[in-house]
Amino acid sequence: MRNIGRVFHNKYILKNYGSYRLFSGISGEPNGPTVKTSIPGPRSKELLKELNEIQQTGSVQLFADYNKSLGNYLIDVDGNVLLDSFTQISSVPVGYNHPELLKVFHDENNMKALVNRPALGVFPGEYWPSKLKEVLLSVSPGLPQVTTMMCGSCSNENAYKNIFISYQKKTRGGDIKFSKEEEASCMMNLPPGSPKLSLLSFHGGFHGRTFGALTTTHSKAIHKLDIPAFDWPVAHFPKYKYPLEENARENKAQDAKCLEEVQDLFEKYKKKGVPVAGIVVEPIQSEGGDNEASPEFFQGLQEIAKKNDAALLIDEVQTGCGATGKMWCHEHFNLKTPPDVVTFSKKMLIGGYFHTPEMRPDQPYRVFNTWMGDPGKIFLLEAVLKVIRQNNLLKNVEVTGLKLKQGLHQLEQEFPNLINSVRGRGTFLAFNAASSKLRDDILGSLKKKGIQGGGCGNEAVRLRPALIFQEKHADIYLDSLRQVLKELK
Ligand code: PSZ
Repeated sequence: MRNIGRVFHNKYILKNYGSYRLFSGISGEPNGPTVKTSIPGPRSKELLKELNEIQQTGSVQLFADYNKSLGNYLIDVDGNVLLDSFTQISSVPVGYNHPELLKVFHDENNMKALVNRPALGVFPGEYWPSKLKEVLLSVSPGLPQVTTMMCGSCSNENAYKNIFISYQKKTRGGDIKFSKEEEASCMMNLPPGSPKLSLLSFHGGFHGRTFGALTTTHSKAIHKLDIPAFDWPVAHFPKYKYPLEENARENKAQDAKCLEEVQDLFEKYKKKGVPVAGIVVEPIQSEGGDNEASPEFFQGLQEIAKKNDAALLIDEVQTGCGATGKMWCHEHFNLKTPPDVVTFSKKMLIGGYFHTPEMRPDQPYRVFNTWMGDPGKIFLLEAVLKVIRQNNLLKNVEVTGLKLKQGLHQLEQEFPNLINSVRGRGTFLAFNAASSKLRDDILGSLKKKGIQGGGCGNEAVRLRPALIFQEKHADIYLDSLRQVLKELK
C-alpha cells in the first residue's frame, strides 16, 4: 500500500517539444493511394463468401493485406492502396507495420511473455510491476493506480464495478465488512447485497456493448435492441451550433441546460431509491457523432459529481493516446483535479483504467478475470510511446490537425449546401453532411479515390488518422474530398 498515493507519471515528457523537429515520415510508405478494382474487389469478395458461411459478415468492408500495409496506407488483398483516415476504428497509433513495433517480439524475453500468457492477477512475471510503472503510469493523467483489461467495454465494465464498490464502502462509513443479509441477498441479485445504485450517462454516448457498458451506451438502437438494461439516468449532452465563435451565447446556454438536467437526475434517482454513484462521459462523443462539449461543461460536471459524492469516469477509449494533440483529451479541460477514473483501450493497445487510490477495492478478487490484460500489448505500447516521444508525434498531430481543420473549414465554405459543422481537436476531427445519404455517398466516393474513411452518428464523417498522419497526407485527403464534393454537388 506504500506507493498507492504516489504519482509515477511524468506527463511533461510528452509535452516537451524543446528540441522539436517535425516528424519526417515512414520510410517506404506509398506516395499516394491507388485503386485498381471496385472495393471490395474480387479476392475480398471470394473471402467474404467463405467467411459468410460461418458468421454474420454484414460489417466487413474488405480483407486487408497486413503484410503489405505500411504507415498510413492500408493495402487490401486486391492490391488497392488506401490512405487510412479511420485506422481500424481509431485504434492504430503509429501506422501499419511500424519498424519499432515489429522489433518488439524479436526480443526473446518479450516473446516468452507473449507465449506464456499469464493470469496477471495471480502469476504476473517479474517484469510486470516495472512495466506498469514505466509504460502505463508514465502517461497517467495524474492518477496513481492502474488496472489492466483487454478491451474498451471490459475496461468500462470493470471500472463501473470499482465505482459501485467504492460508493458502498463510503455508505458503510468506511467499514469493509459485509452483513450476513448482504451476503445472502446478493446471491439472489437482490438488495441490500446487490444494491440499487445507478450510473448517469448521456444520450449519444458510447461506452461498449457488455451489459453494464451497454446500459450507458445510447448511440444507436441496433446496439441495444433485445438486450435487457438497467433503469439508469440518461442526460442530454450539449448540442452545439457551428461555427462556435458565432454561437457562443447559445452554446453556453446548452451547457447550462444540460448541467441542470444532470443535477435534476441526481435528485430524481435519489428519490427513487436508486442513487447515482457516478457519471460516465466521453470527452468527445465519438460513435454518437463526434459531439464535443466545452471545458466549462466538463468542469461543471466534475463539480456536480463532487457535490453529490459521485465519481467522474472519463472514457478516453477513443479519444486517448494523442489524437487530440494531448495524450488525454480531458487535459484540454483544465479540470481542478484529475477525474476519479479514466478508461483506455484502442490506440493504447492494452485496455484498462487509471483511478484514484480511493477507488481501489480493499479485498482481492473484486475486480478480476483470468488474463487481466496481456503483457504482449504493454510491450507494444512501450514501443508506441517511444515512437511518440522520439518523433514528437503530439506536435505532428497539432500541425497536421491544424492543416486538416483549416482545409475542412475552407471546404465547408466552398460547399455550404453539402457539408457543415467542422469540429474537433488535433486530428480528431469531423464534419457533418447535409443528410445521412450524402454522408454515405461521400464515404463511398472517397473510397473510390483511395481514402478509407469512417462515419459516426447520423450524418458525420469522422477523421481518425494515425498519429503519423502528416501534412502531405492531409493534402491528399483534402484534395480527394474536394473532388468528391464537386462530383456530388
Ligand atoms: O460498433 C462498435 O462496437 C464500436 S465502433 C467503435 C467502437 C465500438 N468504439 C469502442 C468504444 C468507444 O469508442 C468508447 C468511447 N468507449 C468504449 C468503447 C468500447 O471499446 P471496445 O470496442 O474495445 O469494447
